[in-house]
Amino acid sequence: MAVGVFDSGLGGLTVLDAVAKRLPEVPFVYYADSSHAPYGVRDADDIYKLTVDAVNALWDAGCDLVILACNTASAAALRRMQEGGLPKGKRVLGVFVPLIEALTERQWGDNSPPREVAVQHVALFATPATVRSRAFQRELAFRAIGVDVEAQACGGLVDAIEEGDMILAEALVRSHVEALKRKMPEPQAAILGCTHYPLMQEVFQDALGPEVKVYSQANLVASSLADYLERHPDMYGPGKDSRFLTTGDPRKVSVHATQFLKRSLTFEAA
Ligand code: DGN
Repeated sequence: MAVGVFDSGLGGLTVLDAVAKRLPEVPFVYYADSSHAPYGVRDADDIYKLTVDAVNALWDAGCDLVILACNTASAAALRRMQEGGLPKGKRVLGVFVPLIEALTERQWGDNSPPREVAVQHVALFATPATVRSRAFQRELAFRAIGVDVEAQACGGLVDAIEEGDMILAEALVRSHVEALKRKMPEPQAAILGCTHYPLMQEVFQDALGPEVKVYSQANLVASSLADYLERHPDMYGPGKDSRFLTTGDPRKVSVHATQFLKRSLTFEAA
């Protein structure tokens, strides 16, 4: 039985790659809702409905466990789906809790009292929909007392990355970092809250400066999933190779995905 990995487009492949390296024995089904991407400019209800459709398709494809490898979908749909009740034996997990756990662990580690946080000023870079949802701040409020979060909606960045226009993507990262720094001149840590952004991590780091710790999701999600599957070994089983599905044109998506990850990938119609 495979584990389902969902994103609106190609960004979730950064998560899938890290997860597949960490868990080579687990088969995955990746589902890209390319015909409705990008989600980052849609309203929350629309993102919720599209996410439910995609998760249902992955459940129908035999995946009992589905990872929403998309912050925009996790922010708009994860709690709503979990609170609405899932079918028996089915699970959905999101991608931003592992990130927040890593951030708070760093603050609260070594038995330091919770209020003595190592990081006070945290910059969040994400899509306009994720920023609007304030889901990160909500989750942080549960766990990290007194952290000051300044969010920057990185309009246009997902499209530039998906189109492979790295010159535009780099210019956008630098201008979004400048805009953030006008609101928060000295961030101590930065969260890359979109699964597309690991591909621009070096540019974010360069624009932010070496003193800023940049948290990106792929490896953090991979370790959380490994822990989770150790505790829930019934959620997957040995099977065939991983498969890649898209609601878009499989030929075009395969070409884009191959450029995006710099290795050959073949998508099938969902
Ligand atoms: N990669 C998605 C995320 O992590 O939010 C964003 C994709 C999109 O459709 N904007």
